[in-house]
Amino acid sequence: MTNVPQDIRQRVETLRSTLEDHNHFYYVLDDPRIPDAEYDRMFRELQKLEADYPGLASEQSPTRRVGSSADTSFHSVTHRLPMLSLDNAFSEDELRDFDRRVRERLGVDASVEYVCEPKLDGLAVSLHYEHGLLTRAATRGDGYTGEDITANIRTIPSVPLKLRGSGYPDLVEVRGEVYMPRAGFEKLNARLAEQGEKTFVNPRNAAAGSLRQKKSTVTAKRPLELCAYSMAVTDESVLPETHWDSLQQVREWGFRINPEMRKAEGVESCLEAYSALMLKRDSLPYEIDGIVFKVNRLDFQQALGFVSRAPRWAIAHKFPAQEELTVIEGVEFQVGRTGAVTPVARLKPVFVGGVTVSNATLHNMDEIRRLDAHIGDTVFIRRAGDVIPQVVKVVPDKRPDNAATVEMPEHCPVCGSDIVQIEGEAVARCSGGLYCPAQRKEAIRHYASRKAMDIEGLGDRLIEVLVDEGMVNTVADLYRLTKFQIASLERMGDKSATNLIAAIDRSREPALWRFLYALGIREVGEATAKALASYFGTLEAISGADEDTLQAVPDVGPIVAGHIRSFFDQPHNQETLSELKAAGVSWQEEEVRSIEEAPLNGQTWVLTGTLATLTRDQAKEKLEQLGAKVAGSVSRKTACVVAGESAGSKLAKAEQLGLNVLDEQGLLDLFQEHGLQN
Ligand code: JCF
Repeated sequence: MTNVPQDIRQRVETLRSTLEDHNHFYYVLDDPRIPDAEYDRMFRELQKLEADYPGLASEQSPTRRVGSSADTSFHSVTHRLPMLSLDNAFSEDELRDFDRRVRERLGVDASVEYVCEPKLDGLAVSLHYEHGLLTRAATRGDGYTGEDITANIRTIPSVPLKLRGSGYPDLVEVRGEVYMPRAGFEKLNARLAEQGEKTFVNPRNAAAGSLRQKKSTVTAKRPLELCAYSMAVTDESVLPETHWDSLQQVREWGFRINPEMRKAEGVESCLEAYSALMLKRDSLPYEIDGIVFKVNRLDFQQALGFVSRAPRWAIAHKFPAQEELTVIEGVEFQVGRTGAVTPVARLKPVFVGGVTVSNATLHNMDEIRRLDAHIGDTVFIRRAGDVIPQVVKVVPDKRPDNAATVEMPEHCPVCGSDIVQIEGEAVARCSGGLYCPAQRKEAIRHYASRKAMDIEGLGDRLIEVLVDEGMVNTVADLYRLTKFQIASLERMGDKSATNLIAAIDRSREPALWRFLYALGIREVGEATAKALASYFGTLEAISGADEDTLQAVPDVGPIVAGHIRSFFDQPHNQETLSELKAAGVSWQEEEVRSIEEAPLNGQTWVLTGTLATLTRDQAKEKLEQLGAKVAGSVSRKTACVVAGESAGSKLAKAEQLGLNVLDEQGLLDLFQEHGLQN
């Protein structure tokens, strides 16, 4: 301690207070004042100084917010003043009754002023500050004793480790709600799901689970926030006259208080605040389950006191619940416009999040397995914000004996084609792409698009009408349209009808790759279509190739090969192909290019320097697809050197030997020229 140089001591102090200032600007005021990188630099400098001078260690250092691997104690602590809960008003009348009782007890005829604030859906905590330093944080527990969670609370960036300003009493207790904002909750669940871990049902459970962690290093990685809602002090002389002003004080000490908080004069004004907040509910970045009304004057609060566990001066008015229990009565399978088959739970209708819900998506079979959902199960349905209703949890105890497992059908419920699920993909798909009515509009839109058959004038709106009027069911029907038919449609003149017919006619002799791409086979993009066309030469060859043969084509792996195979295996797709032929569409055959004929066959290429748009491996792979060998060093036999940014000695040598040199753009042009995707 003693032999730390004064300037180091000073620097550490400056870094700590500057970092805490920026924490405050960022997490409490939502007003970042420096770039993250600048913050990180100062943070690392402080970490280094603290490592070099262990004598300077401090619990209040911002570096401690990353948590520690020591177990959090969770021993019980007694609250200095009990942590009260809130009574609930379940209707406007109950709220009016509450206001009447308040005024009767206080003996006031006039209206009483209330503070209205959103009721956050999180966990109440109590924070003790002694001489301005955070010394103890506890859960509410039963209201009288809670658990010590100081180590975990310290990791929450919006919790001041030290009160800001000066003039605070020796002992300050601040109470507030720890919660997890929606965005952080979604991210956390996505991360947990990716790691194959259990996800949380809602932000409240996520906040509770995060605070209950044994290791505060885990809590530190959870996006928790604190919003203060009340304070108690030892030195009563600092107490203002109203709850509102006491919260302004708390804010000056460095806490976040709810920005939606407002004053309301009288109960009718409280009801207005309730309706206004309800309208705002879905757009708030965090979940709330109601609104809290508190008598503003502290002397009034004092006079009213409390009964059993709840104050007489406060009440919560709840919003409609966002989670309810109901029963899965059946599961249906819906086919989307791209062929994805989605299981949808048919529910016993339930009122949740303000609407009656009778369906909820189950996403895919993996999700059904994750939930272990059966038909007949009682489940938690959640509808928060404008998000579609979700099945979040099964109640296993309530499963009836006759509960049925959910099976993916083998055939598309819309067109009867095979449903296929390619290994490694969560989504099952109808393979009747060209035929399936569910996919009709999308299939036609894709077929006509610029990079596919390029049928000018056949836009989304027109496709919509043509299909809805029953004039076009499959792409083959396009070629049977008459000018008269088209001109009869609303907003289609004679001229546009003529133009459209001409555009359709122009698409009768497409290049093979265009036609192949236009078929809309899953995962067969432009580049893959080009590669397939030049490898096989004819549609018959592609349609007859087995999966192994297909995989000999550059860019085609097992998944793509699977999609190609299942597309051509569908009798309905074959029918549509025959119809296209019958309608006069004839795709051009392409010259088959064997490996010997690959454009760079027999050449050795060298890559040097860094490329901006692709990795060295990607460049190598593509060069190899074109038949080149890629070597590590330059020699007289090198056909060409590709020089990226800050190329060094290899480029110098190439120039010395007078070899061909290409820059990155030159390489991209070469790939483009040979139909390789960037
Ligand atoms: O946001 C909350 N969940 C919340 C809870 C807000 C408050 O003002 C509260 C509370 C619980 C008790 N006030 C009390 C007295």
